[in-house]
Amino acid sequence: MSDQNKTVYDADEQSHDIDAGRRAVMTAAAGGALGALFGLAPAPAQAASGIGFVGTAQAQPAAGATPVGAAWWPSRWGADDQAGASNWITPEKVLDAIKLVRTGKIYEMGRIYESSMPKFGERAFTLRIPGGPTGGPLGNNRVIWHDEFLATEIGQVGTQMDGLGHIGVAVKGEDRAEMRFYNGMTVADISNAYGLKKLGIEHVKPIFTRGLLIDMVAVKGRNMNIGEEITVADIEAALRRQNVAADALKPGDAIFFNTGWGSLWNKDNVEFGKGEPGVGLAAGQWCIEKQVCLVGADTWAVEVVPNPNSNLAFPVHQEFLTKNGIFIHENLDLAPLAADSVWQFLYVMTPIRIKGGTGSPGRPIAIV
Ligand code: UVW
Repeated sequence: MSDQNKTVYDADEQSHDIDAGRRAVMTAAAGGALGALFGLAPAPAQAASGIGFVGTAQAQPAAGATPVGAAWWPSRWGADDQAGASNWITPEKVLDAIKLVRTGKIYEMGRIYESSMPKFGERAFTLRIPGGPTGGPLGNNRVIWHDEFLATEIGQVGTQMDGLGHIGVAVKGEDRAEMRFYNGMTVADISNAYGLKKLGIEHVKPIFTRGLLIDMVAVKGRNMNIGEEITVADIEAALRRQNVAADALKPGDAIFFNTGWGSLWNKDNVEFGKGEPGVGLAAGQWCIEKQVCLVGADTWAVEVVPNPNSNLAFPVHQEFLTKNGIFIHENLDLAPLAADSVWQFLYVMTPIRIKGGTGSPGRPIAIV
């Protein structure tokens, strides 16, 4: 963690406000269900005001500072960039990544989308086939067909790649002009009921790069537990075990954490959603320094939940998406790769170009 971030994350006068924000988000997102799971009760002011960070006792950051450290914009790819770390995927990167394909074997990294899958808060996934069949018969050949109607938070259910318009920071209380996202873009710049005006998932380039699996289950000799943080020492131990030098990671690579939490998927959804093991701020900083383009895991948030610092809510999301343009790939199935000791592979994920979408479903694959 940078000194600047450490100062902010440790600051006492911020902590109550961040905690209040977390309660508000949890309460609003899940009608109280998630807040209850985390043992958090809404403060009266929040209960009255609904979603939003309650600003009454809000400590304002010093000039140039934000609740998550120094101002993070403009991005390394320019003040107008909307593609974030997918900019690392150059033709040279593609040619380098393809060298990892030796056998042609393809591993599915994603889950099947179905209504029974675990979902965050009150998110929905409702598929209907209108009619049986939907249309026809037509013509002398008597053609018939089926369509489907899908009602869902399409970029935020199941195996999902979070885009840059998904997560931001309320820099000054409830001031919407200071609710900022990647590249410092504000809610006013990007928000729109019919799809984000900027930072929509359609701006992200196809991801075709080297994937590296960190098998935490092998390091620990067991599945990880709720609230258990993946540390830098854990990553280094995994790399040593897997015979991969830490400096083998190159800008634009993607890194994936197999925690074992995914074994609960569609088996014990209540337990799966209560929290999870995952990346903490220090390991997150390690990934940022390696200049990865994406971090994924077999969990619903990739980062440790609850955070060991109980004053923080989803801080690694902000470090990756908001501050560094690094994508997050959630709810992956990494067990087959781990079972075959596949540590490095070609990772392919082409986010669906939903105009103004906050994320993308998809069928990510690993090829060796
Ligand atoms: C939130 O949206 C808070 O989390 P996630 O990106 O894990 O769905």
